[in-house]
Amino acid sequence: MADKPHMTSPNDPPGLPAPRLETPVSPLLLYGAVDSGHSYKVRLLLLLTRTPHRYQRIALDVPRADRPAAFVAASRYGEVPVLVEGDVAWCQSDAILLHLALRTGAFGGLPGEHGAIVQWLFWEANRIGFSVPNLRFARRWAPQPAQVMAYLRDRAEADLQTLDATLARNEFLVPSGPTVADLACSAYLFWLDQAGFAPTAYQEVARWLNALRALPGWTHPDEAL
Ligand SMILES: N[C@@H](CCC(=O)N[C@@H](CS)C(=O)NCC(=O)O)C(=O)O
Repeated sequence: MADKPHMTSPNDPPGLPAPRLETPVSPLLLYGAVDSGHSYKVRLLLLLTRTPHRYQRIALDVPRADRPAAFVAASRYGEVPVLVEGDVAWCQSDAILLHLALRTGAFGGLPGEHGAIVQWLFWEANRIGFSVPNLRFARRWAPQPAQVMAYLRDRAEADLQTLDATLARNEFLVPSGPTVADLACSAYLFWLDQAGFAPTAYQEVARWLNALRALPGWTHPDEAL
């Protein structure tokens, strides 16, 4: 007969199995932060794949040196996200996504798509993962001179056009379906209004975001973080 969780009482006969009242501690710990799309893409992959993990929020308004010591020790670049797996700390959101795609066997695309996925991740790091977050940040929290705002806006528009043109030809960024490339490139776009864009301004991007929202387990960044 299978053991059941059991509350002990002084009247219990000797020899009963030890009570198992605690859930096993997950080996994965994700450090992230509110409003961080880079954290969100990793957290979303964990949620979509139902991968057991703990999530610890780091307050980014606290100076780097004063953040929790375990985070400071794990965060090679001082930033979130960081995924701690045993004694290994994974930094850089897109590297973490690739690692988790391998670990979970999900959202990694077909073998022949690996090259395209890696190229989208590098594009994201330098383009849409730079332009939209910085524009949003400047609009919401740290206004910049007009020339800087124009630079950020132009760059974000160019990146959104790149995505829109690609998505006019494909449902997702690679043919087989949603992958880590989609999770990375879309992360900040669920806050597109906060960057000053109407959610429907880029029709194919809007359609694609809806398709991602429809994935079982999808969670909005404001809730996930
Ligand atoms: N290239 C990094 C960017 C991470 C990043 O910019 N993290 C920001 C939050 S979105 C951060 O930790 N900022 C706080 C700080 O730098 O102290 C990645 O993809 O993980």
